[in-house]
Amino acid sequence: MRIDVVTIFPEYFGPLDLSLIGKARASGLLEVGVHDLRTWTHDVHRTVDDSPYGGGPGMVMRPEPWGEALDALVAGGRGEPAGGAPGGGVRLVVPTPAGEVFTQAMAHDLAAEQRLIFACGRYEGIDQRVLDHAATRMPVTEVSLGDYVLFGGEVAVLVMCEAIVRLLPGVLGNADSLAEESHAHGVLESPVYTKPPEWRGHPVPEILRSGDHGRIARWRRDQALLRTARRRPDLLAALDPGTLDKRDVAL
Ligand code: 6GU
Repeated sequence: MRIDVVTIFPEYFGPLDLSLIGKARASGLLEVGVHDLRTWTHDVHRTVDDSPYGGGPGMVMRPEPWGEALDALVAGGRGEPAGGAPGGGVRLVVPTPAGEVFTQAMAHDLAAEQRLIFACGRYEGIDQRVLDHAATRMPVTEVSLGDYVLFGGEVAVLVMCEAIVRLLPGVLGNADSLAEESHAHGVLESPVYTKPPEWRGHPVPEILRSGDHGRIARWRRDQALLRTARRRPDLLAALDPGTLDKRDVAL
């Protein structure tokens, strides 16, 4: 997979050199390009914003630099690898609190793409014509992390990159950790414990040390369902009844 990010704050993306994302890049599973939007301005002040038509607070990102940036990235300009035919296998993702909510299912969808371009807006957002024009050439998805407001899309892109990259084949050593994790089955994960068996007066639940794998699996399932009921009743309500057994229902 190749990911390009366009931003006025390239420094935000230092963490993409670290940890498992850094390893994925070093091993060639992932290519990342981070691009300063101001590269595509032509005035001395390198202006990227202006006041909104119709009035209102704040500033809006002007379309011209974004248009040139996307032209360059889609054509594979700026010395970066070409994406094939214009628009071929490229999807534009725009972080915005006005987007559809990012989920694990969306992370799986995005992880299946060959190329992603993230367009980080600041201020009140990007002129809508940038997205409307881009949508004539490639799929465009406006995505929100949830019901709160960030200064801009940069941190949201780091979050989405982490969720997407860990799904790429070969990035996680243990494929089991993908299958077992929270949200894989629509319920939250049960609590986890390691040594020592007692710590500051808190023992590890006896059943986990019993060696009875059947009872342990059942206990974990119970804990997962109880947690989900208390913390995320919305997830519990959305569970496919076909995935529930008698003991689940009794709980
Ligand atoms: Cl994706 N962007 C911004 N600016 N704020 C957000 C968000 C995204 N998701 C939640 N809040």
